Amino acid sequence: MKIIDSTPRADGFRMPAEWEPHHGCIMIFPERADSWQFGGYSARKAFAQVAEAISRSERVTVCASERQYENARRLLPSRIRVVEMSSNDSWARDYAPTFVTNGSEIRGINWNFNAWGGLVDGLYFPWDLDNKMARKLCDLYEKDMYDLGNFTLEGGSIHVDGEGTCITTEACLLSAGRNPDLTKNEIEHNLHEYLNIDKVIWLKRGIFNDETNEHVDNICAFVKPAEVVLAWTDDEKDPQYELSRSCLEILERETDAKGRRITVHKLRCPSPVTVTAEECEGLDSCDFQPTRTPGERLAASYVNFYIANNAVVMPFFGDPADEPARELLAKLFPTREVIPIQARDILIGGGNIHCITQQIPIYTNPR
Ligand code: KQY
Repeated sequence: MKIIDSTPRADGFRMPAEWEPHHGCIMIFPERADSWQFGGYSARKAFAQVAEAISRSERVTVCASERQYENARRLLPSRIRVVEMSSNDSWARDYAPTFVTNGSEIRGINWNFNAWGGLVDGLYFPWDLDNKMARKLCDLYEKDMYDLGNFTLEGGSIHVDGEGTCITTEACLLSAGRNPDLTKNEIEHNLHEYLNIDKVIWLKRGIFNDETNEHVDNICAFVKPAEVVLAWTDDEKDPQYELSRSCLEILERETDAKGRRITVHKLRCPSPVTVTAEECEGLDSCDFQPTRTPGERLAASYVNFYIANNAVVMPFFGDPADEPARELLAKLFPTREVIPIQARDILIGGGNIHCITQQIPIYTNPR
């Protein structure tokens, strides 16, 4: 693996949209006992279901620690590759490489990862093993890498349409724990150079109580160029209402990089999902603090889906809103099967299906 000194933009590489063809997908097997209740037993089953659903139409690689290797091999179908790799937790979206393509070759980007805010408001310490994963994965896939290790960014904090537009949230990218010495313009410049985009749409906020400082991948996602789904509630008393409303106002007045107006599909959230006392019992503490408290609201959103080659893998929460959400996604992705996965055991960790997956674009040239 070679580290490349220029930028994707200078070299004619861009981050493709998630619906463009994939070579495969990377996931990380869960085991951290302060993220996943009861030692991760039920989370591993849910991750395995996600991996299986994706592996029906693309190659899936699951990274597992030496301790979990056997469990991973036992729970995952043989068509899924399991490789031993150290990590601090299991959020492939955030610290597997962001891949860029020139149409035949792909390269990875390594951003700095500091557990969603470092010592300011990060979620665990240390995060050094997570932060090495992009490099190790570029090595594993024999892909050259752009190294932006002095810029903190998680993959879940950006969405692109593959045609020059990126959406993100100010709450996350301008948070004090990420790049406090950079201005908004400097942050935007890095997105332009490394994702090779021409326009950033800055939403202000994300999902209520989202501990990532409100990643965009939980509130808003492109479904095709100039078309997004937005997590929504009609309940004006719900704290989510103002957050979603402010996103809608921005999206309604914005155009994308090609000057198109944006069509917004409201994807209604489930009723508030809260963590139970029993689930809290099953979580180890972190730095002598409980990771969750009974009754705490989790950041449940149907927007956190993964677009695989032939499927959209989406979270279900056992809520009456599950089925309408599935129907909307089925309408928006008519050529893909929508595969729902009961995702409460993933949500308890603080994210969902999009957060635990990272796509690898298709490539034809070995390098
Ligand atoms: O991308 C994400 N949503 C990750 C959340 C991590 C939470 C750690 N408990």
